[in-house]
Amino acid sequence: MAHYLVTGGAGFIGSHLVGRLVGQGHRVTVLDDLSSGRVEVLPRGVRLIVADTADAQAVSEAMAGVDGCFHLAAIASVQRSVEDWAGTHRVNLTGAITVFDAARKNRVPVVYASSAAIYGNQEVLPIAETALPAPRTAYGADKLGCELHARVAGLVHSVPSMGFRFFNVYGPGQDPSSPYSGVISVFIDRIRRGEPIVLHGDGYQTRDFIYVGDVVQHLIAGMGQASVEAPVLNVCTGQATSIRSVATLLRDIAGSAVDIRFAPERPGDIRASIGSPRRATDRLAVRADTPLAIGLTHTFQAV
Ligand code: NAD
Ligand code: UD2
Repeated sequence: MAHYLVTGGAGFIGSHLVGRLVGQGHRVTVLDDLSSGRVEVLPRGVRLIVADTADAQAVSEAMAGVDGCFHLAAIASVQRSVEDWAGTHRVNLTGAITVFDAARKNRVPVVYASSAAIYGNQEVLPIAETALPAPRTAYGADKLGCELHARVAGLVHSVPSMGFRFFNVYGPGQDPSSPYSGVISVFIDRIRRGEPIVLHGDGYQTRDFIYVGDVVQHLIAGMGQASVEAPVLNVCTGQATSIRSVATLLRDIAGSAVDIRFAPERPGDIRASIGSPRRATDRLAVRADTPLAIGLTHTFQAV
């Protein structure tokens, strides 16, 4: 049994990770400012520290005595980083550096969330980790910054880490309520209310949607493989799905005929995002094997 710190543990991906760790018998401390996370999702017995990841003292105290840190706290919305550039930077990069710095003092390995947003628009698909990063938004730039600082943490301060470039994660518990929420949670919410689904742009932009349970498997396997070389791995399925197809699949699952409408393309929106899962599969011996139709059905039924 180990003791883990999970930043952002009250959020969507974090709460699934915390549930799995507790189920495996581990002790878990969560550090979360509850800006988008909720206390109710935390299992009994989990210690919650309500604090900001940019608060060096709080993070260092939370990290004392833990065996590993999963750093997931962030403002996870690309669109919000367009609107609040400096504000999201403080959380998404300063918060991560604060976590690496505390890990240095406490000698703790860090598994952290990067993002497919670091790739921007790539010509060669599916995207492998060797592709040249080309972020199009502050969110993507800050996630790339996290990877660079993870490298510094390893090279200069001997902090072992593993970074995960999550593609588009979906599953039960994803909050649909903000205008920045993940597309699948938004579409499910619209269908439930009998309201039209809105496609930004022509709807033919593609994403590599990965089920949250598969993401948790990667995170846990990654903790055992963190190293001072600061490796980064894609977390994806290798399958591309257009936003239009997601809309029609969800309408079919729900037996709904809500309208599909169109709105302008979002600034900085990525056209095609499909990752290669090869390196993660080779290195961690895990595979994202939940088919989209099954994952969407679980997600729809859980709402
Ligand atoms: P989420 O918003 O559900 O969870 C983020 C959590 O971090 C929330 O509980 C929130 O309260 C907390 N938080 C935010 N700012 C904080 C701060 N300053 N201090 C402490 N806690 C803070 O988002 P999620 O979808 O679970 O994302 C988890 C991680 O995965 C993030 O780092 C995100 O950037 C990354 N990611 C998510 C996706 C996706 O598709 N959901 C894709 C790529 C990367
Ligand atoms: C997601 C993640 C982000 C990041 C990135 C990786 C969320 C909320 N964001 O950004 O954290 O890591 O992936 O590349 O999960 N759309 C519509 N209608 C809607 C909502 C969205 O058409 O009502 C479109 C949107 O314009 C985009 C696509 O759906 O083309 C996906 O949007 P998103 O906000 O779910 O996620 P994305 O890819 O911008």
